[in-house]
Amino acid sequence: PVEKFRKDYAALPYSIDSVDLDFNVQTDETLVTSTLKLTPTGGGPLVLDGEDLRLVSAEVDGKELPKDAYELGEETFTLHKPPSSPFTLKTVVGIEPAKNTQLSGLYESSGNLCTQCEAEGFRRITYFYDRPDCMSAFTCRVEADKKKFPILLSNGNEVGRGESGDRHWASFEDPFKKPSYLFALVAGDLGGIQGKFTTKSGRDVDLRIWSEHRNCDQLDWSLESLKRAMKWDEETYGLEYDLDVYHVVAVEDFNMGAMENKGLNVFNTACVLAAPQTATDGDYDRVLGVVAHEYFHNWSGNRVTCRDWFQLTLKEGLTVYRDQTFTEDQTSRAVKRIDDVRVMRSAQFAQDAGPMAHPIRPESYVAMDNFYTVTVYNKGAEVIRMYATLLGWPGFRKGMDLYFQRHDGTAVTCDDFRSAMADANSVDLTQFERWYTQAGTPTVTLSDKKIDGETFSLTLSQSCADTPNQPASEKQPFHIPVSCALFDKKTGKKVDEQLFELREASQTFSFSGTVTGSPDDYVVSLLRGFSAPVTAKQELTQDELLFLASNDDDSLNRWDAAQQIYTRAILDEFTGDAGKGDSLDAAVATFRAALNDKSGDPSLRALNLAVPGFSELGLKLDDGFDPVKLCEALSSVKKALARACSTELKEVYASLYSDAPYDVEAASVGRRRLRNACLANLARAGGFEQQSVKHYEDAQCMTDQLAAAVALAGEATKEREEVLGKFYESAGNELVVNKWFALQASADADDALETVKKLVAHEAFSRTNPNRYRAVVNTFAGANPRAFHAADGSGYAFIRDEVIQTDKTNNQVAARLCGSFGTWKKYDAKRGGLMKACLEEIVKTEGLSKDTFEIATRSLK
Ligand code: BAL
Ligand code: ZN
Repeated sequence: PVEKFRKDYAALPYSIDSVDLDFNVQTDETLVTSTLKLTPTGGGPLVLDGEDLRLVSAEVDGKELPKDAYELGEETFTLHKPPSSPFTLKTVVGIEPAKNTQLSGLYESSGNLCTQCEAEGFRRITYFYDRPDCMSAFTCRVEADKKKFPILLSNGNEVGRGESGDRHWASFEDPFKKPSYLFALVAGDLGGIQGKFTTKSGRDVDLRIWSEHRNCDQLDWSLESLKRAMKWDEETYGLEYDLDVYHVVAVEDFNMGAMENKGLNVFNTACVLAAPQTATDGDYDRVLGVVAHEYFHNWSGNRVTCRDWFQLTLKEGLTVYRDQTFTEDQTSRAVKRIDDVRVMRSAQFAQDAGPMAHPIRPESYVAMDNFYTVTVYNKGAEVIRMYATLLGWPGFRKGMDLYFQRHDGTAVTCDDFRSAMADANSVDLTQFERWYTQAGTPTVTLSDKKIDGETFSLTLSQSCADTPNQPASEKQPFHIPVSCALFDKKTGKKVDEQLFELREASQTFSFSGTVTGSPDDYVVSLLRGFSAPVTAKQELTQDELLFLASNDDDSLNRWDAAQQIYTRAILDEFTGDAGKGDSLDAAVATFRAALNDKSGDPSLRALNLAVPGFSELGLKLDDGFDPVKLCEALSSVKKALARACSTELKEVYASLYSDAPYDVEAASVGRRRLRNACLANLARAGGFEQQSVKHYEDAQCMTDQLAAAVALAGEATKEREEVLGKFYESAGNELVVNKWFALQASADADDALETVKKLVAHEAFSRTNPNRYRAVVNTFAGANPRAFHAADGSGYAFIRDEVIQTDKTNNQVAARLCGSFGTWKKYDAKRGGLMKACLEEIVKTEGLSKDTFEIATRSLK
C-alpha cells in the first residue's frame, strides 16, 4: 500500500469542466457512460482514478481510442497523449452494485441502489479525478426498471423524465460545481414525507425525506430537525439554502452516519428514523444533530470544500462545531457541552495517547477512510470553538463571513480558514497553526498561586507528550485560551473571571478584583467550559473539589469537580489505597448531593451520578496496568455508591414516575434520564429485578424499555431472560433489534463472550449490515472491557478472527474494529503480548485491505 503525504500536494494538470453521467441500470450490471469535458492546465499524461470497473469503451472527441493510446492500471486509467486543447473523453464502464459489500461507490441496500462517494468511492463508479479539488458541473441521467425502481434521484434539479415499456428515466442538473465525493444517485422503491421551508429571501424549498415504505411513519422528527437547522443557519450565520429541493434518503446498509451529497443526503437509518416506540431520547438528539450536521455542510463543505483530504477537518471540525452549538441552542447548553466533553475525554484523548494519534490535519495516510476520526471531527470542533472563544462571537462571525465571501465555490485549506479569521479581526493567529500541526493532548498545569498586595496571581504551564513521529521535546507551545475564575472559599462568591491566553511554556497571570489573606482562602476554577482540548491539572484538596462541585457557577466545571472526586475513589480502590483516605466518603457525598439537589436540572443531576468510564480512567494510569483490575475497581465503587444511597435512589426514582403522554421536551427527557440513572444504580445495588421488569412493562417509550433491559442485562437471571425475550419479540424495527444485540454485547456479565458468540450465530445477525454487525462485534470490543480483556485472551482471539473475516467483505468496518488492539502498550505484559500477537496475525493475512493494514501496522509501531 502507498502512503500519501500532505506535503506532496500538486495541482491537477487538467480541469474537468463538466461531467455528464448516464446510468443504465440492468439486472446484474449497471452501465455507466461518462462524458468529461477536459481542459489542459499543465498537460502531460491524463491519469484518472478507477477501481473495480469493467471498461467497455473509451473515446476522445468522438473517436474510439486504439488500445495503445491508454493503459489500465489496478486503480488508474492513463491516456498517454491527450490533446493539447480542450477535449472530450467518453468512457463506458460496467459495475455490479449487488456485489459491492464495501458500501463504497454504487451499491445495493434492501434491493434499492444508492451511492457513497466520500472519500474515494466515486472512482468505483467511473474513471475520474476522484479528489476534492476537481470541481465540475454535473449532469446525470438514470434509467431503470419502473417497477423495481420507481423513485430516481440525483443531485440538483430534475430537468427531464420519461418512460418506455417497463423502463423509465430521469435526468438531473446540478447548478453548482462540485467535487466527485458529493455526487449521489438513488434508485429504489421508497416512500416518504414532504415539507416546505421558505428561506429568508422568500424562496420555497421542497423538503423530501425518503425511506423504505415500512419506516415512513418514523420520518417526522427528521423533517422537523431539518427545518430547525435551516432556520438556525439563517439566523446564526446568515446562510441560506441554495437549491429548490432538498432530499434526505434513509438506507439500512451504510458505513457512516450520513452523507452530505449536494441536495441529496444519504443517511444511515439510525440517524433518520425516530418514533417513541423505537427510538430513545438519545436517538432523537442524534437525529437532530446529524440532520443538522449534514444540512450545515451545504455551506461548510459543499459551497466551500477541501483542497485535499488532509484538510478534512476544515469541513468536519467546522461542521461539528456548528451542529454542537445548534444542539446547545435547541436543547440544553450545559448538558450538551458535558456530553461533548465526555466524548473528548474518553475517545479523543485516548486516540491522542495511542498509536493512531495524529494532528487534526494529518500529514499522511494510506487509506483516507481511516482518518474520519474523533480527532479530525471532535478535536477539530474544539479547535474551531477556540477561535470563537478567542475572538468572541462577533469576531468569529466576521471571520466566517469573510471565509465564505473569499472562498465560495472553491476548494481550500485549513490555512485559508485561519487567515480569514485573522484578517477579519486584524489579529495574528500564526501560533494557532500548531493546533493543526502537532498531535497529542496538551496538559495545562496551574501552580504558584500567590497574593501580591491585593492581587491574586497564578502560573500556567503547558506540555505535550510524545506522539508518533513527534517527540515531546520538539513540540512548540500551543496558543491556549484558558478560562478561569477565582472563588472565595469563605463566602462561596466569585471574585473574578478571566480568559488567559497561554502562549508560552509557562506564564504568570493575574485576576482583577481585590483579595486579602492567603491564596489558600481561594479556589481557582480552571478551564471553564472546557475552553481548550487539554488536560487541566491543579492540586486540589478533597474539600476544594467538594467546594467546586457545589459552588462553581460553570456547570461544566461543577460536573468536572464531581468527576475528579469519583476518579480519586476509583483509583484508590484500584491501587488498594481505599480505606486509607476519605475518597470514597467524598464520592458518596457527591453522589448523594446530586440525588438531593431537587431544584437542579434533572439531566445535569443524572450526569453528576455518572462516574468516569474505563477509557478515561485508564488514561490516568501508568502503562502496564491490569485492565480487568480497573474494571473491578470501577464496578466496586459504582456498587458502593449505589448501596450507600439506595434510600435516596428509591425516593428519587419513585418521585419521577409519570404517566403523561410521551414528548421530547427537555423537561421530560431530563426526568427520564434521571429516573433511568436511578434505575441503573438500584439494579447495581442488587435486588431490583422485579422492579426492573415492572419498569419495562410500564414503559411508554423506547428510552424506558431499553433502560430496563440494560439494568437486567448484567446478571443471568430469569428476569433477564423474560425481558430480553419480550424485547426481541416486540421489536418495532431493525434499529430496535440492533439495540437488543448491543445491550447484550456490552453487558458487564460473567457470560459476556459466550453470549456474544451466540449472538453472532443468531438468525438475525448479519455480517454485511454495518449497524447490525457493529451492534454486536464492535460493541463487545469497545464497550465490554472486562470480557474483551479476559486474561485467557479469549476476547482478543474472537475479535482478531472477526477482523480477518470481515475485512474480506467490508474493509472500513474491519479497520475500525482492528483499532481495538491499538491500546496494547498500555496493559500488563501478558495482555499486551496477546494483543500484539493478534495484530501480527492480522498483518500476515493474505489479501488484507489497505485500510486494515494501515491500522494494524501503525498499531504495531
Ligand atoms: N462527510 C461524511 C459524513 C459527515 O461527516 O457528514
Ligand atoms: Zn460531516
